Amino acid sequence: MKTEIIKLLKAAPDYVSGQELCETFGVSRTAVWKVIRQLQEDGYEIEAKRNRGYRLGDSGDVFTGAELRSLLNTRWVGHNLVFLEQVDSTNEEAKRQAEKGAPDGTLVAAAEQSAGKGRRGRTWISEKGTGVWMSLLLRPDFPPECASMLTLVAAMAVEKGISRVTGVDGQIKWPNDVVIEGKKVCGILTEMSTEMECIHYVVVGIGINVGTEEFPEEIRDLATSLYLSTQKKVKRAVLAAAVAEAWEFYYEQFLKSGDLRFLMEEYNERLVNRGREVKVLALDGGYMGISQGINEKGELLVETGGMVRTVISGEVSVRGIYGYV
Ligand code: BTX
Repeated sequence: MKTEIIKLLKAAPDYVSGQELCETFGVSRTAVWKVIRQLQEDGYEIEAKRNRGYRLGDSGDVFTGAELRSLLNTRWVGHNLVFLEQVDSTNEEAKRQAEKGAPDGTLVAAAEQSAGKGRRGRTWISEKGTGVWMSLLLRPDFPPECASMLTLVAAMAVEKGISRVTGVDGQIKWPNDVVIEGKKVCGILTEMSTEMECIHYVVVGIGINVGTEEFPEEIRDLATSLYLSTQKKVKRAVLAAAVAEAWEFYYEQFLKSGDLRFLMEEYNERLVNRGREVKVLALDGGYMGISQGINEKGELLVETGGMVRTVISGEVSVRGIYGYV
């Protein structure tokens, strides 16, 4: 009922009478009032006027399950939505949900993560109210070796979501970051559980810095938020919904094609360092080369010493010659 009341208030040009709400939902005036109170506690500005009813003011940056639900315009992604005020990590929660049988397309989102994770045991700073911390749970039929491509699909979806909401184009730092002006605004962590040669489930975790005003010293030079880089106050729920929609759009094409052919051109246009010199850092030593873009499997092509080498995500990291990107 909460989501439905929000939708109704958003759609109404003026006051909605308490009577109308009671009749629409078949509940008492007290029940309606209780929901209105909860919504006000969530941060909505709702004006209540005698004899006229309720009117929604600017709802600010309310990031709750009901708000996200009211904005989601997807066919299946996020229809099972788990929203938490605080969680250790949305990826961990998505895995717990998976073990309990949650369906394909489940979306887990939180206002705060106490143990946000990056790759290889690194920490992802995810303070309360500053970003979109969310994970998609997927149960695909394709073989495990295809799963790494999902990180690239997610990066594309995030870039699309950001540009739709802010009007600012980001770039993608292969394979798992979205950057603006050379700084990381989003990180993606894909994890998978397999059984024999089959995928049991995949979790795609997306962390987008939205309203962060200041980062800790150690990452200040490499991290940014949408607020810091665009000066815009972005609503987290609006952004999360836009990314979920873009994800559904790209992922469905991926399921049809089985590779990234359909997205290569668009991805490569946004690829940071394309045509520029990069350093490929591998455990067994590294090399310098010119980044040429991704192929249909999502591998990065790097020209070095007269030949083109393919770089597989997860094994190496790639750096431009100037700093982080
Ligand atoms: P990564 O290993 O590429 O990046 C982690 C590194 O990025 C850290 O070591 C630090 O230097 C830097 N860093 C930490 N926090 C931030 C931040 N908020 N913004 C920019 N840079 C930062 C990238 O891993 C994958 C991150 C995925 C995060 C999402 S959030 C939802 C989901 N749940 C979860 O626990 N992880 C994912």
